[in-house]
Amino acid sequence: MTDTGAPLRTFFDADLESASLRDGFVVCDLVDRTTIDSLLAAYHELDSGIDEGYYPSLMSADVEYKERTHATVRDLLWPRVSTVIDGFSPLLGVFMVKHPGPDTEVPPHQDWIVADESERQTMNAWVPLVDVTPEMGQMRVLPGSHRWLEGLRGSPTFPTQWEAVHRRVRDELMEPVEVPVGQALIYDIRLLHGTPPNLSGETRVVSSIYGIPEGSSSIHYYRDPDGTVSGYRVPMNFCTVFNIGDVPMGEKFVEIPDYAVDVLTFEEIESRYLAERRSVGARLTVGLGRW
Ligand SMILES: O=C(O)CCC(=O)C(=O)O
Repeated sequence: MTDTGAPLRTFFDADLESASLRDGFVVCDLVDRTTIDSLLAAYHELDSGIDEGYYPSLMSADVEYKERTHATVRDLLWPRVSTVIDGFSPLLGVFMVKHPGPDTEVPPHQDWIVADESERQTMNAWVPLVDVTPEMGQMRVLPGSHRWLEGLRGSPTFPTQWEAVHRRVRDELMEPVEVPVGQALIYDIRLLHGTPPNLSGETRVVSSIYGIPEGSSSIHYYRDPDGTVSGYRVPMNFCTVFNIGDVPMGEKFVEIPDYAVDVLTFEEIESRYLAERRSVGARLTVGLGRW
């Protein structure tokens, strides 16, 4: 909240703001051809050391590669993103690469918490650098889920409200989102989202960048094998240097023994999703576009 008590706005544009509050994502114009070509040139020049399957550049073992990728994506993309959302700072720039192959699904998930979300959400801009056809691993989302899914998100694994029924949610409820080259999907990272495998013959290249509220510090939640969850304040470059499975470096600010969530049934998730869609008068797409 601001000093006046008004909620902080994310998008400069009022229509994008209301769509984002309602759905948890928008698709909007973002980049010109020159910027796309520069990002593609950087993608080809920077060597991740990975040449198969799906990988976000964070999965590379090469920290220098990850730092250079972050700096390049930030320098090329953030000047554009900051014309669309207001009051955010870039945290992490990456390439999301999906080589062809049946084992390249990114199952439904919500992204890790990377900054305090009690007053403002973290946003991610997902920016295709090549045409992403439905066969190539198009993004799919559960609209509105950012507002009613609960729980902490971090490493290495966390219980979630939806995990037990995620396949049905994926197949029966999640909606494909078309994002043409030049546009971006900008989403609240609490949104349930994922991508099917790349069943085309071509590599899908996307760049993306997180924006956290200006002035926020970077945080990470870690769940110990004994079930205790701890929150840490971590360095801003945490995501590029952290190895999943390790205990995070940084100052612990909270510890929750026996962390658990209220698990939802498929019917509960479906009824929340349908209630949202009906209440906004939006089209119902249940059962469409299965992956
Ligand atoms: O690029 C993809 O296929 C998935 C990306 C994603 O889910 C994410 O950035 O959290």
